[in-house]
Amino acid sequence: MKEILFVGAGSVGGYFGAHLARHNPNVSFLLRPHTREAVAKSGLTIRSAIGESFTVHPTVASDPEQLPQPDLIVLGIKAYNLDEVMNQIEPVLKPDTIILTLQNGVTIEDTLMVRFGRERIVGGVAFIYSKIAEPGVIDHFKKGMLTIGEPLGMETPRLQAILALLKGAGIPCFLNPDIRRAKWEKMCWNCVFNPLTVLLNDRVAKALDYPEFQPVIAGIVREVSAVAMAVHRVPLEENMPEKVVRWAQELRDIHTSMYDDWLAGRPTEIDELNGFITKQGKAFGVSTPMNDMLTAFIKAMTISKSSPEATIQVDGAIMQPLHFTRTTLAQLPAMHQMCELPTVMPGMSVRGVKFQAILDVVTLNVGADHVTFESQDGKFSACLTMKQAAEYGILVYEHDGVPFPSERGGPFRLVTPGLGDLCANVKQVGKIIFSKGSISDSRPPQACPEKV
Ligand SMILES: Nc1nc2c(c(=O)[nH]1)N[C@H]1C(S)=C(S)[C@@H](COP(=O)(O)O)O[C@H]1N2
Ligand SMILES: [Mo]
Repeated sequence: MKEILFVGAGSVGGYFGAHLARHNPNVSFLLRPHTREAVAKSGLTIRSAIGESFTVHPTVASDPEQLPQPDLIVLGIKAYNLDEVMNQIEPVLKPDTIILTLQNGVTIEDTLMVRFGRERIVGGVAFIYSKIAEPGVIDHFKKGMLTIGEPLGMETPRLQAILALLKGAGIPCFLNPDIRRAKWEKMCWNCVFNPLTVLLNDRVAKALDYPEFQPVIAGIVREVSAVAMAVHRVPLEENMPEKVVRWAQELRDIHTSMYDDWLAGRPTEIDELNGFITKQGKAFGVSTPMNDMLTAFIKAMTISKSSPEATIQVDGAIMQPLHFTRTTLAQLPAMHQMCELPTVMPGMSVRGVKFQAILDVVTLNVGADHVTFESQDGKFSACLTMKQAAEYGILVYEHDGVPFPSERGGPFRLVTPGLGDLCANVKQVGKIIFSKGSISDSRPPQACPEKV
């Protein structure tokens, strides 16, 4: 096992990779351009609060073809990058290249086995608390141990070889004959403390010190255990909740990687942790209400800002600005929903909602009497009286179950059948602005070639 390739130099892979590289000239790193530049220039630095601090200068590249063909690949990347990485490493695999995974998530090994074959994969669980300080610089705070194991539990020569390699680099490393179970046990911990630290905006200790959290922690762990057993045939111990709390006591004063990701505005691993439990529970009939709720909260807190779903902003002379999406428009009262608009959209089975439904939601300022519909690009606007808008306005938001196409003025188009002014049919509505008196209106003042 000569050539070793680490994929990623994050808080986990970077730490163990640097230790290995320090003792072994045949360690190279596959890195994203940003990190690659940093490591190529200044090396990979470990600043440890409890051990030695040092810098190594390993071979790095963003294209694996530029690195020695690996005998062992160590994946230390976040679970959500797995697809991309699998595509990258596939062309450089030798027939007997082994892949060791250190990521969170309990299906990584399975995914890799499906793609590259069962015999290539060795599982690992990392116990470490470290953070990326900046690209190429890892701050290490606590622990720094690995357990590794064959998926089927045997003690193979190659497992011994990896163990010797890691130990030779001074990394505490142990064999675990039940690496799948080890992954699930870590999963239990992660599913509790990753979301809780984010929701509490605090350290692990916060959740430990309020006795009200004990049944919450136990509930989350029991759901994870139920999925582990029902779906994966991995039996976890009855006292798993107590075990999780005990481990947490040692880590009282840390935040978690989800907390760090959330704070830094990075994507979190929610889909691989609680979101995974929720999804599997649903698919296999295991009820997971606590994980469902945690997933929803974390998603709303971390993803919604960059949500790709189109929105209409509602603003102006109202108490609170708000926004609507296709989903929320469709959930407005049924009495305001329109399924057929034959005169306006001939031949299209569109869905729209009367503007009255939005009026019913907003709290208008006293005296507000006009409303302006503005296109996303801000170039076109129609200012109607509140009465006109309430009487004629319909927001079209769907066609055949998908967003209303932009060629026809979607994702949101105002139509006003009966108003007698086709120019008031604002395409690509991005904003609805309430006002006292009229404001911007870019409708053509006179006749505009109207077609009916
Ligand atoms: N965003 C946007 N919406 C718009 C316009 C526009 O230029 N931009 N023109 C308006 C005018 S003047 C007319 S007549 C109708 C034309 O709609 P159609 O392209 O579907 O025939 O759209 C109205 N909505
Ligand atoms: Mo028009």
